[in-house]
Amino acid sequence: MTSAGPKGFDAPRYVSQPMLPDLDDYVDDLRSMWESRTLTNLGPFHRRFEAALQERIGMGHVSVWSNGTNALLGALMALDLRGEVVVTPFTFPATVHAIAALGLEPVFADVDPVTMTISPASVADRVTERTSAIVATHIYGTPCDVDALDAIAREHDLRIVYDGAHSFGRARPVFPDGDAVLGDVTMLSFHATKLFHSVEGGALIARDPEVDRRLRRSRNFGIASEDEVEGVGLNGKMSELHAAMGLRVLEMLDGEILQRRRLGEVYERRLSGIEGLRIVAGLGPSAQYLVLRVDRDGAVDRDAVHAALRERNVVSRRYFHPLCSVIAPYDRLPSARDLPNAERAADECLALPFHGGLTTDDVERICDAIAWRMEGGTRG
Ligand code: T4K
Repeated sequence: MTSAGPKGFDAPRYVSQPMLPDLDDYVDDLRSMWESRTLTNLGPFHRRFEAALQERIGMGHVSVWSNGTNALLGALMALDLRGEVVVTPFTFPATVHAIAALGLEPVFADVDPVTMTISPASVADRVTERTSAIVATHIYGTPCDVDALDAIAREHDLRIVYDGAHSFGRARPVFPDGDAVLGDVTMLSFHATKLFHSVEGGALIARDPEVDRRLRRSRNFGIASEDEVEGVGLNGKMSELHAAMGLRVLEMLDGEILQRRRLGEVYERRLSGIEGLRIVAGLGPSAQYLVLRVDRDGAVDRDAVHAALRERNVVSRRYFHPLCSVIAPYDRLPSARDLPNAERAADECLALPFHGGLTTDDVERICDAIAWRMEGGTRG
């Protein structure tokens, strides 16, 4: 069957769009920076932002960073790792780059076929005497099997770092209760494309106060005091301009989550029941991404849906394709083969527009296009 299909949008509908505070409020913040001339190096906005996040997160020890990637680098540095680090291939490249950039060796483990988070059984299979840590991503905000990973880490004396770039937005950054949830350190990203943002930004949550102290040191060139540089460090500090934005956007977060819930209901009503696809993120506790999985063995695949949306000015994104194990820096690693669940996830997932700038009518029209394409429409 072919038909012209549903009409497209005149202006693009992006996968994400940042919240913006009232410009006059932000100008007030800028005015106060102009008066104090304090622009960075852990100034008053930075301190207030860190305190506000600590209060909202309500667990561990929170430090604010310049972005999620620097935060991850700082965490791996501060934990003083050696040798091999077991990591998920189904993640944004930053997760694996942080390991490789420090001269550590990434070793890929497969993911769980349903949650798409790293599979504890596969991790256990990859651990050797050279392994020093596990880096696991709470993909789309879906928590990893933290208890099973904790048990493996205890058995082999490994550190755990969670890439929680997608995990912030609820009262707690990740959802299960218990000691294992933070690992040794959990990273959050506050990039402009995230549910919550400070333009660029990130945070680390340390379980242990001594680890938190080392993280703060690594954020500031390893400097411990005016007379002492304690270890290797980087510049991971957040500027005052970013911290002020983060503080303002934090006030808007709950409203944004509510609007995303409304949009999620429309996606759920319109897309459930269509053969060959299901929504795998965005309807549960995390409102970070609204993600479809399109069965690659079905009549219509993910890339066909992606293309049909693009033709209509709808910018969906294939998060996370290509898989990190097939990109040039890592595709020759021995562990880069035989990752069937991760390969399927990278072939099937599609993040759809999901942000407070959309109306429910926009989502109805996006769903019209998806339904039309899944039912065999091919032109238009
Ligand atoms: N670990 C994981 C699991 C991650 O997902 C990420 C980042 C990291 C680590 C690293 O954290 P950071 O160092 O970034 O804090 C985006 C983001 O750049 C990246 O932060 C994010 N993950 C990744 C999943 O997505 P792109 O290449 O998709 O961004 P872009 O520019 O195509 O933006 C997507 C859409 O958002 C655009 O179509 C339009 C809209 N947009 C974007 C920007 C930047 C706006 O409306 N305004 C904007 O300012 O990577």
